[in-house]
Amino acid sequence: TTWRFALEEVEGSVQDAYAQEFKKRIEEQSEGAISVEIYPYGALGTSSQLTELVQNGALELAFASPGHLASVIPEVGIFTLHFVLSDDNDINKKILSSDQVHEILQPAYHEQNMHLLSIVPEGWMVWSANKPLRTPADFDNFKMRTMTSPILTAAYEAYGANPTPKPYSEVYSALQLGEIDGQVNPIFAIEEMSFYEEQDYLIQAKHEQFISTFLAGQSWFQGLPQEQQEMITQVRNEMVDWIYQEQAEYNDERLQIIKDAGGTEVITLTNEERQAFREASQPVREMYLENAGERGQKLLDYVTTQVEELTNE
Ligand code: 6CS
Repeated sequence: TTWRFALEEVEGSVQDAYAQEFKKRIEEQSEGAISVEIYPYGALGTSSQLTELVQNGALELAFASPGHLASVIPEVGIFTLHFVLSDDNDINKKILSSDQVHEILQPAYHEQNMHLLSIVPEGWMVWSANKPLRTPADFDNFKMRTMTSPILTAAYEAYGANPTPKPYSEVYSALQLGEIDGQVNPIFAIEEMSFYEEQDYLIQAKHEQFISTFLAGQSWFQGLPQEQQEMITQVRNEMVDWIYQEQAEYNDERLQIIKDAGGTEVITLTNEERQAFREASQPVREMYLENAGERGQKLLDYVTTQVEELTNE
């Protein structure tokens, strides 16, 4: 039997690394009874189209990032809010892999005929631009390409930017044609998609971790024999530490490639500079709660309390 696994990213990406490792482990554990076929970004369509294919049962497994997915499941929009997670990824790992977060989100996935398998981090979001972005005022009318969920675009409106949602596949040409002034993605993606070639500055504000979610079609998952469901859950659990380390290496190595290529200045905001963005980002939480309702409130409360508690430990 074959499980089809679609990615929102091209070959050589963090999602590809995850999928290759998942494939290896499942094929080994099932002793060849299951084969996993990976579909990198492109062939099957945009992120939103992949999500629809999973919902319709045309695909078994896929990645769906909250930046797009929150249009369908507003609750996951929490991961596109700025300055909600910790600066410390060990803390984020504990929170994002916790049963509590999965238990709050799972019914929201089920309502959309999807089953949440894992919450996967892919590195800090980094702004790319042709001017330094050091204060919210620098975003005034800045045409920032964002992923497509309205909760995400609100985060940039809060800084005074002019968010321009587009699918991932359209970003490079939009930069080339000057249709957008900048975009935001983790370093590995900025390197792999050549975005840095069109931009003079990379700005590290550590405002948000890029999060994706690994999911299955709910009807399909429900219909699997129990031992296969357990195999997926076990592999998923075993891969939590693995992917945290892997994504960090990807981002470190790709940053070096960008630096070696020259022509792009890397700016790291000070804590003082970050504070201005932190303050400007707070009202977006209200907008998130209006969209994500009671479950959103529960999730935001849980995550913020956990960040506080684990930071003080
Ligand atoms: O910017 C985007 O749309 C995409 N960025 C990454 C790193 N992964 C998937 C997502 O669709």
